[in-house]
Amino acid sequence: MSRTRVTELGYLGISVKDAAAWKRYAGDIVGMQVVDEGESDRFYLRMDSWHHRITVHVGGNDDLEYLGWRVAGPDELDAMAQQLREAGVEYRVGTEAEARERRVLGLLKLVDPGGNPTEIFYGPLIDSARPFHPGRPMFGRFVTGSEGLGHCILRQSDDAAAYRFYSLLGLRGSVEYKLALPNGMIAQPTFMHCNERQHSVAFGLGPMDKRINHLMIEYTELDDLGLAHDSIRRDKVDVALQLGKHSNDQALTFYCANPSGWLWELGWGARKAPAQQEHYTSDIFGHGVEAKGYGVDIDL
Ligand code: MBD
Ligand code: FE
Repeated sequence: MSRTRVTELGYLGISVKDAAAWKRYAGDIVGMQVVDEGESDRFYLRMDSWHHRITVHVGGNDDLEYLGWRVAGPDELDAMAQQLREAGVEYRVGTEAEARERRVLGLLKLVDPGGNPTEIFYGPLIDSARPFHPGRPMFGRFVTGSEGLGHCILRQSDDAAAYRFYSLLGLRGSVEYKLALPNGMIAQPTFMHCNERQHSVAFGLGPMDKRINHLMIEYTELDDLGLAHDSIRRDKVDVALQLGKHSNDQALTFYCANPSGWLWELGWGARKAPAQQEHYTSDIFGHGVEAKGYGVDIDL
């Protein structure tokens, strides 16, 4: 039987201490729709017609709380559960209440080899009668659809184990860079995809304080990246990597600190995932290190 594959990085849960700062950052600067449904412990960030793409849990560790990987439907969820069982990966089936909380029809809960809480779900709630309304004027939209919400760099202690786990979920990829580090070591980050987005998850950039180093989101219009960049500069938000173009996805991006002290990589113009793997020893241009200590002090 052929392997069942996840189709996209569908949602994230994050925990934050400063809700007001996060609403300003995600809404006014980045352009997401901030949705507050009157729950005291959380609010939502919308990027498209989905009920939400990010649940912001108020309190906690200022870190990633969970990632949600989508499968097509209930049969695929069952097949995925069987795949996990046969590989000896522990999981549990989410309850009705847990599915309702995530606004999905069904889900599995497990943990990746790096300890990152992971969910596999189907049937997200699409708020089709509520048009996406950006948090600030936008020329275009966020790139989502079949490409999911973006990509994440996650903490892993064993890259080979992480590769096996995400392969089991159906992602494909490989080491895509060999980067000389100042300490003489060579970083060999792995990038993996499950749809046309060049990568949905990556790991292997070195030790990390948090579960997540960055979330990358992509604009359809270059001018929206420009507006975000202007706002970040105006507000003197830390920029860890200046504007530049990656060799693998060829997106124009920059990395700015969010109010929880990890990074959002804002980008535009990524190319699609290749059919065959490549690797690089540098980026195309830019991505100079500016604010240090955000886990990307690397000469790309
Ligand atoms: C990326 O998206 C990235 O974050 C790094 C560090 C390298 C290549 C592509
Ligand atoms: Fe990235």
